[in-house]
Amino acid sequence: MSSNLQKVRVLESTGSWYKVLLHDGTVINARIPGKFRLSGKEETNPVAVGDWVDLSPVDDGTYQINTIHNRTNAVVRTATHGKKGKQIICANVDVACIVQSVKKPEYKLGLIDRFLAATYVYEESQPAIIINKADLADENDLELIQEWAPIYENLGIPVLVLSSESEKSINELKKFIGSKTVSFTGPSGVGKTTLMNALDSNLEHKTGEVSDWSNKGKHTTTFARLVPISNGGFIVDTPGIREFGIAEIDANELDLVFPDFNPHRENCKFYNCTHKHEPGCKVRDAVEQGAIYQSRYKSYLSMLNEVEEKEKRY
Ligand SMILES: Nc1nc2c(ncn2[C@@H]2O[C@H](COP(=O)(O)OP(=O)(O)OP(=O)(O)O)[C@@H](O)[C@H]2O)c(=O)[nH]1
Ligand SMILES: [Mg+2]
Ligand SMILES: [Zn+2]
Repeated sequence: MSSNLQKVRVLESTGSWYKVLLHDGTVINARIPGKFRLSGKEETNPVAVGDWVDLSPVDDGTYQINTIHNRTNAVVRTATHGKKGKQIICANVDVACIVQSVKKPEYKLGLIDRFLAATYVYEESQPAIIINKADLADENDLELIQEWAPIYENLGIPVLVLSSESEKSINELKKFIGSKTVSFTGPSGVGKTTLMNALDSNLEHKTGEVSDWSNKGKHTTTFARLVPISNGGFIVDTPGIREFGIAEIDANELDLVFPDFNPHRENCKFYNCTHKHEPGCKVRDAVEQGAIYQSRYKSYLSMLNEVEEKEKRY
């Protein structure tokens, strides 16, 4: 019995109770002792979805988490608008996907770039990009995706264009996930839960209608959870997000999270060039010549402004 309680995985966290998957496939509720809450870490949650933990039985017949195994990585959300603190969305993730949709709601490349910046900063999991609702795409939409997708693929970031309604897509996604732990993060209404349900007919998690007037979704998923799927992999389904804060990047580090700028920024006239307005800036030249994709530069500038604002404030 006791080995069944070692190195088991947290599926859900409801605040005071954690749902934990045992090796024999049963799911039990466990608590954490008070000392975990007071450990003084920056994180707002001591035990995260995806954590590997050891349990011990308590006298009253319940279980308690007594050890958290070291995390290999975590998907972290930093509070936006200058608020302090960060929340671990999920731990021990092999592939962190930013999920958006072709339409309803329409994807934003800026959100992809912010997500990627966050993954570089936290040395997280391997990132990947999913664009869902391919069934809603017309020829122009597909052409545009084909234009920008290689930029990310050249950085080693896979781009999957999928539809929850297509069997071919679901098989592609299954193959991509394999036995890995894959997280889905992205705006509300893009189909994260629908994709997950389509992977495994046993899963029937709640999905929402996208309201026609706003196309913004209704935040049907309200907490992150790790879901075991039939082929041995795990999906982390998370509630829709509006934006990613980038609080912990310094302004002079920002160009490091844009590896596509590297071959150009090394030749800028000034070693501390911000690529905003300095003369002799090779990054801006590259943007003009099309060697750096316009939207990547736009994302860079928008993040730089945010970081500079923050640095002024503290
Ligand atoms: N046309 C089309 N609609 C889809 C597709 N995938 C999901 N939808 C629809 O999009 C709506 C939102 O889907 P959800 O799976 O609830 O979206 P979500 O990303 O989980 O949203 P939150 O839980 O709020 O973050 C539902 O009405 C789905 O039926 C798709 O591939 N094509
Ligand atoms: Mg959902
Ligand atoms: Zn420059």
